[in-house]
Amino acid sequence: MRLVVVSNRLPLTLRGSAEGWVGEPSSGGLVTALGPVIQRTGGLWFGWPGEGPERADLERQTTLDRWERESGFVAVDLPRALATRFYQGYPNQTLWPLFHQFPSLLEYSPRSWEAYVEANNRFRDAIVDRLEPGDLVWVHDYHLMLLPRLLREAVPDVAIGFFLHIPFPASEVFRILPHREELLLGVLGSDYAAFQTHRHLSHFRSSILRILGLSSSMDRLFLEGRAVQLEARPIGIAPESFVGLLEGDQAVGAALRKLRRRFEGRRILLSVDRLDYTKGIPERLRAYGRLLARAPHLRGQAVLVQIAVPSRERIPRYRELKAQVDRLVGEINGQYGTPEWTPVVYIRRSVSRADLVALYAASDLGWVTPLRDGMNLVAKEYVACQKDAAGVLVLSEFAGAAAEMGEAVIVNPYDEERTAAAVERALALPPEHRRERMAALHRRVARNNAFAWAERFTDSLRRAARSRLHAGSSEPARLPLAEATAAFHACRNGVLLLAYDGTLVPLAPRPAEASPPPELVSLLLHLGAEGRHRVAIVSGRSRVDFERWFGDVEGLWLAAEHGAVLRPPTSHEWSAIRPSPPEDWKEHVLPVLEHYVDRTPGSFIEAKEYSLVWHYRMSDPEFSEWLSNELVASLEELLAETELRAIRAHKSVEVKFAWANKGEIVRHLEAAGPAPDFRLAVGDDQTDEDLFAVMPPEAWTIRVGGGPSQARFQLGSPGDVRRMLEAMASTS
Ligand code: GDG
Repeated sequence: MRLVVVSNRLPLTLRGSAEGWVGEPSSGGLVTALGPVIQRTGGLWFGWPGEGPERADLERQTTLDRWERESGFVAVDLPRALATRFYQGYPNQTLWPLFHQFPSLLEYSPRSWEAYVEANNRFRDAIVDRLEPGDLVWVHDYHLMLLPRLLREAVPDVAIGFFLHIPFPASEVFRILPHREELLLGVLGSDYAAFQTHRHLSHFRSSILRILGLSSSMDRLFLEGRAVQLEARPIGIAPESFVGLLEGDQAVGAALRKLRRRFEGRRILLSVDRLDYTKGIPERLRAYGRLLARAPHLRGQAVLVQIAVPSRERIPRYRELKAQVDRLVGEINGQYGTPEWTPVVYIRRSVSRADLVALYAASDLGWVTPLRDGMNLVAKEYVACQKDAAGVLVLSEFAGAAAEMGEAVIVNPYDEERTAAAVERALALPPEHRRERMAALHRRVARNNAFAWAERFTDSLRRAARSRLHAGSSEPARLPLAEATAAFHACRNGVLLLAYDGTLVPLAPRPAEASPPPELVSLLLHLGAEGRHRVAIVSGRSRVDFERWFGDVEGLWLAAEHGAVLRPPTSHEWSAIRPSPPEDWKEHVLPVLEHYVDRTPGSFIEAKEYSLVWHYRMSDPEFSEWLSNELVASLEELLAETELRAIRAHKSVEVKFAWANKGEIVRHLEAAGPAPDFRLAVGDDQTDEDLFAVMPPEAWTIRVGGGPSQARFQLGSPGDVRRMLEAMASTS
């Protein structure tokens, strides 16, 4: 299978030079890990080449054609104006600050959104033209969040994976975003979406629940009849491209010797960042100032080498940051510097890979303290270059890397005083202690490398796409009525399990109004009349409702509260399928639901023996739907370690015991007579899926109304259900 990688930038940047057009290679871990897979599978890599065409330029086009032919690098050309509006607009002024939890820095304009949509569409067009059957498409990062859906719509069968390199913010922050729905739906166009950490994944899931109202399990969700697999899949580095240089490269050897001479007798503290406000550079400089203030013995001894690579310089906030960092460096050097010692060595440009590797190897402490970071590869690169060495890593708890690097000294970069104290302690750790921690980190960085990451990602993507193709559509087929009726007529002992509201009777605005018409009751009794067949109404209703409607009736099984209590056909006694649990849980849940009733005109609470339900069918549909997402999200947190679950049904949210489900009741009913040779289960909502799930494959399982379901068949409405039952009753 060919791998098709899509990222905002290509691994080559196009530059006009005296010798014509040339491609400058970039050397990130992504290229190192994915480049060989592209080569091996004859795959493609799509991205912007870095410079827009000013006018038609034959020579430029020839260069791009050659890239495609020789390396599989396909340039997605964006006209200059669009490229500027795109890159400096929505991704970097809206998504970047918001996803890193800096909502106050968010800038948004409808024009920047239009450019985002337009650029994503152009990527789609370039890709669709060149796709082949069986391709695995892997879309990278926040610039291209609409692309998975755009591709899905254009080529429904293609395998699409998405990886987010930056953090996914808490849903409270994410919901600030203009066009938040489009972004979520965009990503959900993929078969498989992965994030740097479990925390980012859980933020993504809670945004989906709050904003789209879609529930998900830990590793998947369903929409539009397909599954999307979800996972945390932290990126690694290609350690060899660092360690290899350290061991075999002469330039690195020379640089290392020079560094050791220059800083002899000193402790090198190293920071390497893009000059970005998320990286916490001013906070770090201030913490370093505090360190020098509190630890006079480090004056003249410690040196902070700060490399800051200029980035996004056209955006005003980045220019401000540059000025701020310049000022802070000046202040510290001015206050503490001596003719022999400069406290901060500030390098505001990119250094060569050889110099970087030498610095990593020579430093006593890696100071990696972003305010927020998807992963932070510098932390891993530093560790890779500290093979058998005694450096110590000081790492921000807000870097994705912190989730995997427990042996680092973890700090909160906003707390500058404590960060200074932690750095002081880290420098004072005994060498054996530092060596031990570093060895453990080193092993992990070597093992969870970029190659393993890429392989696991593509494996998961391949599996997700395969299971979608094999599952086919999850919409059940229309019920073949004649066949079902004939099967019923031919059986000896049938079991018929029927849901009530929405299945036997239409949904009524108020639950109390849904009483059964007399013809329905006689129809059901007729089906169960000879005592051969067990006919059961299995509902979430309370036994009080059932008593009111079926109190005098004999001949039907009644299962109330989703099967928590049961009444056999020959008796008026109800029995509970489990001993009654203590009722005090209601005291905790009721105030939460009451709060939602107060906020939602027309909504009300139904209190049953084993459950509490918030109904909102008579409320403003959009507002109440939106609040219901918030309610389910809060209840899930509240009930996390209890037996209780929050379940969404038609215009209601129900809190009930996990064990009180319709699947449980099947066992009781089957045990109450001879083994059945015909099974029918009909239902219309989520709670009925429990019923379908426990039925054997040959059972006649029927979902009323559209939508994906585990049932084999579907019927349109309660009217259709009635007609089916009449056909079954006609000659039985
Ligand atoms: C995004 C996410 C996530 C830096 N200065 C020099 C230099 N570098 C290289 C480093 C490292 C890379 O740049 C920076 O990577 P980071 O991971 O720190 O940060 P972002 O650029 O913000 O990347 C991030 C990453 O995607 C991957 O998923 O970890 O969280 O924000 O490789 O070595 N390289 C050279 N000279 C320099 O001066 N040669």
